[in-house]
Amino acid sequence: MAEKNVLFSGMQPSGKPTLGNYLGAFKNWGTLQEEYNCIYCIADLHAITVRQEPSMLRKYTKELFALYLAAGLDNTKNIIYIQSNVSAHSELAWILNCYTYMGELSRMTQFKDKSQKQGKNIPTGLFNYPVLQAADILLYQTAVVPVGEDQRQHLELSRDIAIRFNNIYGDIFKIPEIYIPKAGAKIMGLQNPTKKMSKSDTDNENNVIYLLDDLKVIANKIKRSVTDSDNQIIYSDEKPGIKNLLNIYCAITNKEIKQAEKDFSGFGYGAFKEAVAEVVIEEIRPIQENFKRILADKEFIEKAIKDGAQKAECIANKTLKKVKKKVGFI
Ligand code: AQP
Repeated sequence: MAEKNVLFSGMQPSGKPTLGNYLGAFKNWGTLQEEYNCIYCIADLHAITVRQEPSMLRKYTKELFALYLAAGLDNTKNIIYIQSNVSAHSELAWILNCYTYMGELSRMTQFKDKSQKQGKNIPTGLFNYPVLQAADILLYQTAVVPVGEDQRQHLELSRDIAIRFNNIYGDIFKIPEIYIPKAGAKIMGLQNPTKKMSKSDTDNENNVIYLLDDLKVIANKIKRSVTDSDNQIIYSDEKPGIKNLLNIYCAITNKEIKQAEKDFSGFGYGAFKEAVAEVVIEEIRPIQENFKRILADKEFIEKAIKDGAQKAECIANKTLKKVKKKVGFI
């Protein structure tokens, strides 16, 4: 790879990827692949922090790999790999666990949210997975991490852990910068627009647009999305449903919110929803077509997965070796 800064990001194969995952994450990754040496991970170690059915985990992992490629990520220019194929992630995570405080992890809002759904027996993996996330990022001497707003707190923790480690042992880790896209940073549910759209939210299918949903189903979900009754297309916290649809529309069209408000002035909600559905569908259609083609080529996928793991391992092991030496391992 040429001497460019490293960009790292990843996604969990913990369900069917959503429009939120796409707009908050991998739509933006594609635009950054010329500027950075990009490393994209399929975070299956993270996915098992909540119970996964093994055959579904395998299916979602492979599908997410194909979806990255279908959405325009180039595995000849970037490294795309499956996290559990590179054992350095688990090893560094253990070491960094010993440099992270319970208090820090207890403050993570994602832990508070996700642990509520687990009943009495909350897996410790759910508690300390931000440490694994720090290991993911720091192994590659990452300069920049593009994520949605929901991940900001975890990334701030990754920086704190890296700074703490460096203060003890010298400049081992590059301190990563957080990159949050302007539009699409937080896509909310269609039925509950005060809560983010999530792939593990399987209670109400109409709340979530899945990237691999039938296109007609997507149009219907948008048509049925919750709004309010004053029939005005205005971007306001008091109108979370309309705000969310405007965010989706602008994230896809790259229009400014103010411009979209002007364009839709005088529109009723029905016509507005139709316009949003149209841009969503035209964005997703080619991705679905590419996805089907790529996934059908089993040999290509197998080889791409293997190549990605080898390239990632090579970089990750260099950092891990330095860390082990510094902490005193023989
Ligand atoms: N609703 C969202 N809006 C914008 N960005 C989002 N991301 C997730 N949801 C939204 C971004 O997608 C990337 C991958 O996230 P992840 O799979 O590692 O975990 P997550 O953030 O917990 O995503 P989900 O969909 O909510 O998964 P589950 O339900 O399994 O927890 C990240 O960059 C994230 O910001």
